[in-house]
Amino acid sequence: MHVLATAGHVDHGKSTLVRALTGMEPDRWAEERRRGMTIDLGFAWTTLPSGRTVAFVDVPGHERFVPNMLAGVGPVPAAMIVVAADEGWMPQSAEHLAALHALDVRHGLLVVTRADLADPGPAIGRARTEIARTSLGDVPAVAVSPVTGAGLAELRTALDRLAEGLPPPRVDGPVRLWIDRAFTITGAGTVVTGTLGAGRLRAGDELELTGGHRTVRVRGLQSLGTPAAEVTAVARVAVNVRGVDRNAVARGAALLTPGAFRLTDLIDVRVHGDPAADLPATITLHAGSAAVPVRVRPLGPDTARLRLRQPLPLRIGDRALLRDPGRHHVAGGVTVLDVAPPALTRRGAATARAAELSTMDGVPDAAGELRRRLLVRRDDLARMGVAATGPAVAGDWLADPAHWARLRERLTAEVTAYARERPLEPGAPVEALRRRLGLPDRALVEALVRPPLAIRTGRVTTGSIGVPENLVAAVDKAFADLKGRPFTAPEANRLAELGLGARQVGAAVRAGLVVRLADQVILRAGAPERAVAVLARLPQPFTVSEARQALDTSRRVAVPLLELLDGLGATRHLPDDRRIIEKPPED
Ligand SMILES: Nc1nc2c(ncn2[C@@H]2O[C@H](COP(=O)(O)OP(=O)(O)OP(=O)(O)O)[C@@H](O)[C@H]2O)c(=O)[nH]1
Ligand SMILES: [Mg+2]
Repeated sequence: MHVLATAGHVDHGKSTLVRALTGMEPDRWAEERRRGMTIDLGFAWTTLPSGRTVAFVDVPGHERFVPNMLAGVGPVPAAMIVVAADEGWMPQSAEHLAALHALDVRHGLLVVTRADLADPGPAIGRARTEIARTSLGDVPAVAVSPVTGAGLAELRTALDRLAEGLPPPRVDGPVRLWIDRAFTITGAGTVVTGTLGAGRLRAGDELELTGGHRTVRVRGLQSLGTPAAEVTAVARVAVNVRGVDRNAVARGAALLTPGAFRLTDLIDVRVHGDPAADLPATITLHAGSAAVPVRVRPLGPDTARLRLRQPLPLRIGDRALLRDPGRHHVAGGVTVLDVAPPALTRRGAATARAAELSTMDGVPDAAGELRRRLLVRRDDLARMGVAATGPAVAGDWLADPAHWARLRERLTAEVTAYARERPLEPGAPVEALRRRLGLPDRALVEALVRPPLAIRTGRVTTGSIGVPENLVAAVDKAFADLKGRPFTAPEANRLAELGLGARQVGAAVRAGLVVRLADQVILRAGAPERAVAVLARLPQPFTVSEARQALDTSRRVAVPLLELLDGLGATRHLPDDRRIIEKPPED
């Protein structure tokens, strides 16, 4: 199926033409038929001579209903521009064309109708000139009169040729169905309709409904009035959704493939049209079938930041338009450059951002996103519309290679600094390093660790390169008999028995397994810190003997341990040989 939107000034014969082509009534409302004027979108379809099906979204031409017109054309990439032979080019001919151009619609057809009332030549000439200046370029033109039937056969042939030239849709991509109507059918519940531009829908699918982040299930589908188990883009589709109150859904909402889009209320855009500086401070953004007021902050000559009053499921590269409803003025199209832009709080940030945006074009660019974001989850990028295929550094985290290399250097520096600040600890906790490096996930710290750095029990240590298994086992054995007595050192002969000579003990110290108090006097790493906590509970000051008893250890350990603590500034040695705790223990 192909979908075309009509466009053109009020009363120029759009609905009459659609009726003549399809035999269907696009003006659905009694009020429309009474007033002879389209107010809201109408839908009709027909089969072309080739057998192709074409569906029309018939739009209103009256200036008051331009927002309805935009909701209809937003998701439709091809247009049938209708001009009355007897009236010629008129204000909404121009405004509709400006809207199509702003949305970068590239496929279309000019139909000069009411050809029984006047020579269609002048209208064709003027309209083609106007259209040639836009994204539509040179379009074929057909003169018709639904009243006499003249030109309708040629028009059908021209529609076939247009349909043939339309780019094929992405049918494997995610679904973003912009809703243009929502209503209730007795017995079936809520039904929404829209133009499916990409992807496929199946009965039973789960989808996300914007507006409340709700998951809804597709109960049934119809396309062109016929029930279908599956509908593939491009198509007009009616979706019966389970579990949604009619009042909870309206035009401008969208049904989305779950997890495939992010709702954003802050975007950076390129503006095609008026200079960014000339945009009013508030204006309406039309995207898909949605219309949302936005606050504009110009950044560069043709770039701006838009703050949306309601979030929309937008992606990098999306095309939308800005219209000033007060002035009936399409200010221009926008290309979405960023849907998760950085805050502009630092001085000079806006200028720097403008320079950055000037290099962006809305074509999803994974390497560029990594360079700008430094670290980002693959899923988050996909939700922005950027498919990144490179390897993750940890989990689903992707990193800019240069940034990752810098982080690795900073990690080494932080681990070294931590060891200097807290020599009693067996390495820096992963969580502390995560905070110091400002990283969002501990898995990133772990992934940064490379020899000679190593991770042991949640801490990153320096110099534990190649700690042999048997050294770890020997150290474990040396302390095995001393469970519950953390301040007792293994006897020297026990160390000798286990093959822990001076060299092996040195390696165990470097690996962060033990701390050395004196020659062949070692404690488990972390024991000195725990000692400070015990000593802090003693009446101050305290003697060596009181410390020894409190720690349940020997003088062989207590004396060098206290000296170590003195050296670290944890305790202070008083002239009367007693000590006080200098620094309260940290947790
Ligand atoms: N003589 C003649 N009258 C026509 C022709 N096409 C449309 N009309 C008349 O023009 C008037 C407007 O036609 P519509 O089809 O409602 O125009 P429209 O463009 O859909 O108008 P809006 O939807 O309100 O923008 C109606 O009275 C039609 O009968 C034609 O080819 N010849
Ligand atoms: Mg009409």
